[in-house]
Amino acid sequence: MYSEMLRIRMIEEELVRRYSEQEMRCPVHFSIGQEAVAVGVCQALGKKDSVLSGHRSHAHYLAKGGDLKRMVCELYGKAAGCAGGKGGSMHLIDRSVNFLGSTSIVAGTIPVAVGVAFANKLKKSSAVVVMFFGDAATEEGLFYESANFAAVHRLPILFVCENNLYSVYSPLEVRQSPLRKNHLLAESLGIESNGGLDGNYAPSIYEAVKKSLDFIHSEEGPCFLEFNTYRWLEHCGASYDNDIGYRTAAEFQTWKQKDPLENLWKKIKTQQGCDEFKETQEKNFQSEISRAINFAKEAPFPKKQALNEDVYANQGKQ
Ligand SMILES: Cc1ncc(C[n+]2csc(CCOP(=O)(O)OP(=O)(O)O)c2C)c(N)n1
Ligand SMILES: [Mg+2]
Repeated sequence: MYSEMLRIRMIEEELVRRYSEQEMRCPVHFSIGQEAVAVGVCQALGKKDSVLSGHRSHAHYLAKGGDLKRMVCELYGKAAGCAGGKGGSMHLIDRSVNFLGSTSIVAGTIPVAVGVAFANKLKKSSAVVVMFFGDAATEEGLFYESANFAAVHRLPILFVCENNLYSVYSPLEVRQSPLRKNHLLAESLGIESNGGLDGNYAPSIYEAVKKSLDFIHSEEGPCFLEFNTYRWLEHCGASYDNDIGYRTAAEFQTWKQKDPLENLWKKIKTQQGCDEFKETQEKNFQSEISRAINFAKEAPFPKKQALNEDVYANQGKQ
């Protein structure tokens, strides 16, 4: 889990450094600070289980095993990108590992994920669908309608809410009553739910997901888990924006101390061979990342005639 989080952190940090070169022309929503949820959840899944996500999806895509080169090409708008270079950071997909897609519309993929779970149930497949979304997605009608459908049909889906306290610059207090709890909303629809969970400690996230998967596999129906976490960078882009005043330096520091990567490292670093392991991993990841970036920079843009090609359908043929 540490290694996987380290890889994702290093990839995003490199993309942050490169973003100002203005060669990536799509908006980017980084997950730095939130890696534990992606990794804890995806490590509990099997390959045939599917994952869908939203605008902040790099970590989910990578943790599910999505191809790095094709992700970087997508951010650079290149034809070899996972969405043919036409979607950018918010439209990641890798059907070969059952990362079935992400889109920019808040909550927009939730009904798609429920549809996939419905199909799985009709096909009597044991595969589970995981739908990642932020706290703000629970405020959309699509969430209620889709979650209700999943509950009524007892679908094999796990809703994973990453509560990072904000929707762009709006904190929870101006969007939700202090009496509201997102997981209780899901529970009221008839979904097995748990909330207020630590979203910065990958091993406990993994355990919580395993329990949910057991529940889903015993055909008892859908589950909902809410993890508390925090994004470090601005909502959209590669900078820090703590100076603009929508969140305090003290709040940021409190969460920075809960760094999912550093804190897991503190727990494991006393084990024999850990330092060497970390060093080798860092070296390997750095060269993998450099290769992916160089490949993307050199790669061609999509041809004009590719404009109307269906990238999602084409991915299925690969
Ligand atoms: C339906 C819809 N409304 C508004 C937006 C603009 N928008 C993009 S991301 C975002 C915030 C989403 O917050 P949250 O779901 O908590 O995810 P986070 O960015 O915090 O990870 C908003 C309002 C959008 N993309 N789609
Ligand atoms: Mg949020």
